Amino acid sequence: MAIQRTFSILKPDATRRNLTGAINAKFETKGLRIVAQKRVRMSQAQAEAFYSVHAARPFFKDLVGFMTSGPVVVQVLEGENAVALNREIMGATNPANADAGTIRKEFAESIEANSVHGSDSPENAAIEIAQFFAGNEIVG
Ligand code: IDP
Ligand code: MG
Repeated sequence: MAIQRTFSILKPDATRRNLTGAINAKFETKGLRIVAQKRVRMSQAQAEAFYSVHAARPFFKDLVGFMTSGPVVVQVLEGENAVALNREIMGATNPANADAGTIRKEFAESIEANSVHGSDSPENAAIEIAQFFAGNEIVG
């Protein structure tokens, strides 16, 4: 398996509770490197575009409201099999279903305020990274 990059967000529930370091320690301990990072406040347009695949879902409006409710940390993680490894470290979307030791099991507040985003495929990782980072902002 080759070295990959994936897109990660530390969501507003994580920044509000000062958990960015604790969460990133999980990624780094398991072999992912943070090769780009910035703290931003997403605009409504940015959040709607980012989650456009979910536009028809009943939770879409709430999700956009949540993602714009406070600062987030957007970042690029790099490593062997990074897309799947990141998802494994994050745990299931609903923290009630997440495995022990995962970020969402340990830190998530709810199915919506679940602390982290991670790309679900290498194709989407490339699209999502390009929504927030210029090529020269990623330093491997
Ligand atoms: P994922 O983040 O594990 O990939 P997705 O199904 O892509 O999960 O959903 C995107 C985000 O939308 C979730 O991380 C969560 O914040 C929110 N979400 C997903 N399902 C629900 C739901 O049933 N109710 C409220 N929010 C949800
Ligand atoms: Mg998803």
